Amino acid sequence: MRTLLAALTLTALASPALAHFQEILPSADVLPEGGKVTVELVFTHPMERGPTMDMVKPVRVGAVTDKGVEDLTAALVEAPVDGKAAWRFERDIAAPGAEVLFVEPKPYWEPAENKYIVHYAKVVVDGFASGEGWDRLAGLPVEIAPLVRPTGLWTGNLFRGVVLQDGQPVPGAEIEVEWVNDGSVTPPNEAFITQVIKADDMGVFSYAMPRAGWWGFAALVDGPAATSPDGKPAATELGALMWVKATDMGGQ
Ligand SMILES: [Cu+2]
Repeated sequence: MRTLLAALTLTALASPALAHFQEILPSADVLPEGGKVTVELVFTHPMERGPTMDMVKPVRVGAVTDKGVEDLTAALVEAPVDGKAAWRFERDIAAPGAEVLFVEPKPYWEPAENKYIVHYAKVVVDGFASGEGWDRLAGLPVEIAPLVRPTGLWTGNLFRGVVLQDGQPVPGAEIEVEWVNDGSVTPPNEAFITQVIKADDMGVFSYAMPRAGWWGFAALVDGPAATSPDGKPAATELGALMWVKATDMGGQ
């Protein structure tokens, strides 16, 4: 009985509640002719294809271009997923150059972990396949600085980045990695759902993407102490998320 209880407790602790990911997924990573890109914002568990969490309207969405940071919050449209609040915006990329699209969500209260979760998430969309401007930072409190151009990547490529907090590298930062499952992969067990990496002494991490599709890199760091909705001491998890697409060689 004690063993069973322990197993149940472990199951509860290891539940999918541990790997929330704030998605910001564009309809393409490269727009060879420029034009419109649709960007979907969902707070979910990508490898397990849910459950989706309610995402209240973000504090801010924006684009970083050669002209600086442009606020796109007014373009947000509600677009529910699985009955949960989620968001979408359209962006017209009229000039050559990469745009770093980002979201600053409202803190999400997770009672199972007694903490608020704030996942600052970003993705790069390259207009006219320019190859320019992909390493501009959005200036988020926590952010992944890519060391590899994050657009036009093949399946199997190594993605590398630096985890930054307040602009400084975070040695030993922990990075969770998930693939946006299209339903074609069933993880053999829980260990395969979320891949885990530790950054080195310079905050640098790398990961070889084994399958085509969108990959989410979530560097998680401790944020400020907080107070739970019922007035008790609680923690804050800050996430620096970056989404990167891998494309299979041949066959397109
Ligand atoms: Cu979760």
